[in-house]
Amino acid sequence: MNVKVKAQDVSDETEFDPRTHYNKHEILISMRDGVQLFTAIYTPKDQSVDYPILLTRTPYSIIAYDDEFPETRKMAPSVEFLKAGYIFVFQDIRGTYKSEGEFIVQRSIRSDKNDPVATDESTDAYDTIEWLVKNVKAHNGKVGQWGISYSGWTTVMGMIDAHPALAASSPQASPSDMFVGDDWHHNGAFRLMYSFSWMGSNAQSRDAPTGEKAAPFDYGTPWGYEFFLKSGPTDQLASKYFGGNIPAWDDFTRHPDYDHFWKRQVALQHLGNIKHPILNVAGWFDSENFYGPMSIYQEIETKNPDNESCLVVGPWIHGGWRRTDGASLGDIDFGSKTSVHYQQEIVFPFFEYHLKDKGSWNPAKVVAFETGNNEWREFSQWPPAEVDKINIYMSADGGLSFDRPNEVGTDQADRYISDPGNPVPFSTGIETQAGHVWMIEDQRLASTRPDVLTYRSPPLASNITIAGPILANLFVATTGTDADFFVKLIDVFPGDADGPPDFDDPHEAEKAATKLRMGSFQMLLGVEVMRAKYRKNLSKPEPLVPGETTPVSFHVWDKFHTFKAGHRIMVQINSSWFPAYDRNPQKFMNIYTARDSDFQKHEHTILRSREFASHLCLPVLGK
Ligand code: PG9
Repeated sequence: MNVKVKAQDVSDETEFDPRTHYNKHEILISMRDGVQLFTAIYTPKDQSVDYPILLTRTPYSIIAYDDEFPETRKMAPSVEFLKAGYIFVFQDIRGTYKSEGEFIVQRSIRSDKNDPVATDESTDAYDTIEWLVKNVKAHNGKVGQWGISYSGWTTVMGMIDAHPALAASSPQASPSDMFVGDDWHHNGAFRLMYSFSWMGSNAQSRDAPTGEKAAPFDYGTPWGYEFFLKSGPTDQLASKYFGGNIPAWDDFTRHPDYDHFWKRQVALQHLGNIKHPILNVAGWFDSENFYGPMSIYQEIETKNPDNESCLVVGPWIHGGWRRTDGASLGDIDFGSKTSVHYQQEIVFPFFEYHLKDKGSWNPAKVVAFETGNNEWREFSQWPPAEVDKINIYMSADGGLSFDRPNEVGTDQADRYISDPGNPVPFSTGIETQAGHVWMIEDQRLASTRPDVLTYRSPPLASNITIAGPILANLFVATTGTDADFFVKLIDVFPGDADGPPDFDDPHEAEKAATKLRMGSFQMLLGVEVMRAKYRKNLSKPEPLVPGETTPVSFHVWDKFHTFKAGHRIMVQINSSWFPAYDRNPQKFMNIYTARDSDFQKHEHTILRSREFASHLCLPVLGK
């Protein structure tokens, strides 16, 4: 399954024409250091009441310059906002598109807060709000911020040392730590395909402000797997393909470990003084920024016990809550238009209440969609208090069991050869861009490969619901000195498909064909990698000792899913997932500098004995 996700109409947006209801103005707003940022302001034509301001700051261009208007789905968190009336403000952030200044990818918070002209995205948000409240007419004195992904992150930056007029913020899919679990790396493993396309489109240096987008990169092949297999050492890619014009690429590859360069960017350390209400939004199947919003929510909870922050997590890909109706992903049906529920029942009332004093807003701390059972549920904390940690063990003959193995000895193990010359593909798609739906793609693509270990439980006698973070505790050995260990948690659907379709009825035939495809479907729920040299410390890589049994533990992050009776739980373990992640040469070294001759085939062992009982720790929700 490699389904492209197209923007869908989530409600009656196509019928709403903002031009008939809004005026547009474009201006340059000066920041404290004199740099001017290009800003578009859309004000309601009906001036009979005052409106709050809703600010979005983006590196991707405010899209519509001059007399143009963006699509409605880019203007507001839902069409209800456009109908209700807000002053929508969009800004090209420093150094991007029509704004002046230098773009630094995820510019860190300034080191000297007493320096009156030192800037960062937090001061730029502050200065913008200051200008807006002083200069825009007919506003009600309240400002909100929202944005998805990079704009989610600029929203978080605006929450830090917030302007007093800022009354509500909704960071959506914001990254929090680019080395641990967001766009560029997971546990130090580099997300090659995504980073390459993102940098090529968004991080090339420019000579002067412009409304033009960078031309799309020509891969010369539709097959990213082949392109990246032949592309050469990672530290040379920017010079080879972009004339050395991507400073961030060079910065990244000069900092292979979790050092000061990465740590100073981490948003979490700055979330100690959040006083206004926050609505965090995350998607269970977000391939780019799931760790970010979950960790931002937790950090705000921990550091600001009286905060008014809450979390909503739905069955969505990256930003799916705004660009799809959320009723399905590929062949997985969620039973209702989950994005419409979020838009109408959550994000709209949140801003209406906090920015206009309208309606009521008394939500649970956490509103989360339970996949498998397909229902929204509310909790007073995440993970829910009613969760028990239950281990599920890799066992002999590809089994998974809730019982710890009894057998002892190092021959209680499974082995596979990992060949960096023939890495495990992350998707069946013949694509140069990673896209999104691989986070829920049928894992039968991998389970038949000899270099993927597959463990499955017997069919479940009753439903099992997991809610919270999953922990992988592996005991591994290798013939090399480094290796990646990917762990995937999968829901295997029952294999029974009801009889042959009635081919005379096209609807019947289509439904039956889907059902057939879904028989034995391996639905990916969670996946994470640990680059083994970072198993003890992301800042201090340490080689594996060939032949030595070594514990490797890491989070596979959070899920809220019911494995239905009759389904099986599956775990897959493998050592590459290409080109979503760069290849590990399986030799202890700075991987960015690895040449073809450095890549080595090695045998990896996963132990499953009583003393070295590799397992996942599942957060099982009691009823
Ligand atoms: N995930 C993207 C991103 C966020 C922050 C930094 C770089 C990339 C995005 O979709 O904006």
